[in-house]
Amino acid sequence: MLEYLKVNGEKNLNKTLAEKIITKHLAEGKLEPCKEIGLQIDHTLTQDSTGTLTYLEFEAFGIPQVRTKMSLSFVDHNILQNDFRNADDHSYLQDVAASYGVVFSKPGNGICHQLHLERFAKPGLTLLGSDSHTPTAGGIGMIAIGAGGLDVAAAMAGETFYLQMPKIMGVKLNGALPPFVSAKDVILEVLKRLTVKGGINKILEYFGSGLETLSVPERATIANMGTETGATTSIFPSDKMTKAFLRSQGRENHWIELKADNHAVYDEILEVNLEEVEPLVALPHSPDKVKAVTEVEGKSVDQVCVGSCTNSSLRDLKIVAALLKGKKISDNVSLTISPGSRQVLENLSASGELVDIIRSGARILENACGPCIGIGQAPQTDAVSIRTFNRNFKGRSGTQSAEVYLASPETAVAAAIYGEIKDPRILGNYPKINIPEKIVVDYNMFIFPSPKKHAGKIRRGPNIKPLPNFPPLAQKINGTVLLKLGDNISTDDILPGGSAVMALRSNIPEISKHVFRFLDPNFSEKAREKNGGFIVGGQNYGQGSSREHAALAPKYLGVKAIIAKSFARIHLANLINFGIVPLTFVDKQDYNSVNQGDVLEIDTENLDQYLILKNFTKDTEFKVELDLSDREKYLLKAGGKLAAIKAKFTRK
Ligand code: MIC
Ligand code: SF4
Repeated sequence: MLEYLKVNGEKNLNKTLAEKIITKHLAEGKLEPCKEIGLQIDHTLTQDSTGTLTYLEFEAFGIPQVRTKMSLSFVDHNILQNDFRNADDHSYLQDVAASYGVVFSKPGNGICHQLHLERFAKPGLTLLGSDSHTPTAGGIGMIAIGAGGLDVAAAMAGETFYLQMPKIMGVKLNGALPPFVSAKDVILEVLKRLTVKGGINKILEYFGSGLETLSVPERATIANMGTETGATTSIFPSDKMTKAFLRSQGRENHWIELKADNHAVYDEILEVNLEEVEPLVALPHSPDKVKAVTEVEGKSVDQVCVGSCTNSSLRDLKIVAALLKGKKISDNVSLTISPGSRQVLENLSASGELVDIIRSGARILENACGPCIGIGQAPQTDAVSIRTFNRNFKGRSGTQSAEVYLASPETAVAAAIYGEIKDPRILGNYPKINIPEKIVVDYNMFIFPSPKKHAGKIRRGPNIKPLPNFPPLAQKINGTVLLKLGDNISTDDILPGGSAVMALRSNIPEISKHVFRFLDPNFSEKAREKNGGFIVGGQNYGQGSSREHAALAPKYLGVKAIIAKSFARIHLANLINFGIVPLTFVDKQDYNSVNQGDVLEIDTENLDQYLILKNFTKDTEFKVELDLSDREKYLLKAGGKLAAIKAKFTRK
């Protein structure tokens, strides 16, 4: 369907917006769904917890400067400085940015996606980011994709980014949202319908009259959490709302109009009538377990957290301030507020609205990810926590027994005031918020690279260890099934977040001790003892984050192949990049015939599409699929992408 009809040698005018931007950036391939394409990347972004590896990888290529229109390095995740380790990472990131021509955003400046949207995002460009919520910039009309650090490092080096051409799902929004229902409810409605795997290898392209009422920050909330459907990215047109946002940011000159052609053909269409959307909430422990707030009303709440890259914009915090004004939060609730950026905080402060938040009894945290990834504010045992965030996987808050619900800022405030889950419509009149025509803009915590002043020595703390090297793929891989898992295993399950583990992101030998820590506390010792082996998974293995550590650390422990029913997109690319063979069951029933402890063998000499897996324990064999492009097979054979790219740059 995406093949353009040619009329007199001319392409027809029925393109979706995503197709238009992809066509402009197409380096290789054709726009045929499920076929590999190569894209040129304009902007890259990294954040600190994936960034240290990304820059170590970039350094290994041995090229003098980044080759993008703009590359940015943000520090927003590991900002708790309990000892030297995170601070050392920050100084490494700052030095490496100065050396290679990367814009650096200092710790405390804000969350990467919010900052990029405010200050740098431009309609019509491509962005690749080493964070799975990079699609946030789709809210302004960019094709913005999350990827593993190595893919981002390669894009910084000017390399083409490869991905499967996604199907384009048109999401038609009609009408306008009722009071107390906001962008978060729209994406929760989409998640309810699509589930956490319904968006895999799709782009969600929004259109319809409903867009007229949604500002860029609201669109960004929706685009951000499209990630939770597994989508490659989400995109909105660039229209008068986009122009107004850029004007308020003092960047109206970056605006261009962008939209799909009138008769654009989508592969499928999802329709949402905004006036019918009601306040929604995602129940523990998955973002797609969506129910109406009214269905869970009355549940007592211990903690409420507002913030994260999903809901920390000026619009969101203004609503929170207006709803909290003159009110006091429940004695039994701890309410935390993490503004998305210093700009948000400064504007709230300039307008006096910050006082309304502070007076209600809220705890103001740093402008960073914070509790979203378990960096502080872990709730108490068995707590119920309502969060405006995008993920509620078990244990991600830092407390295994906590129950995390995801909701809009409006629903979060109602819970904070009443101490229980409440329909926010109880709060009375829906306040009309006022976003000034020109907001206060502040560049003080960005460091722009100077073309003249080449930075000196790069500081590397003792926790920053060299990247491990891996040999080419063996002709046969064999070993034990180290772990058998169910569906939707997230990268948080594979390698947890939280301040203790995340401080080890630059140290693969150390962080690998935490692989599968909460699913099998002895996993790393077992893997070492058995000299590596296999993992068996269900559907959507590796959903969630872009952290390549979830591939690299298991590889370091000797994991050779994952056999799953299906894979999440970014994790699949990360497995290939680090030389772990990603196999799928041809007959899903075969999943039932393999058990933990079984000894398996696969001949990997010719990486054909179908391979035979021998189970020596059961004395059986069955077919598994290796559905990869030739390029991906080459990377696997070479022992991963780093080895392959290094070889390319040293040849030049
Ligand atoms: C997340 O939300 O899970 C993270 C932490 O931002 C990750 C990146 C990481 O693990 O460092 C992501 O979304 O990619
Ligand atoms: Fe940070 Fe949370 Fe957004 Fe990840 S999802 S980038 S941890 S705020």
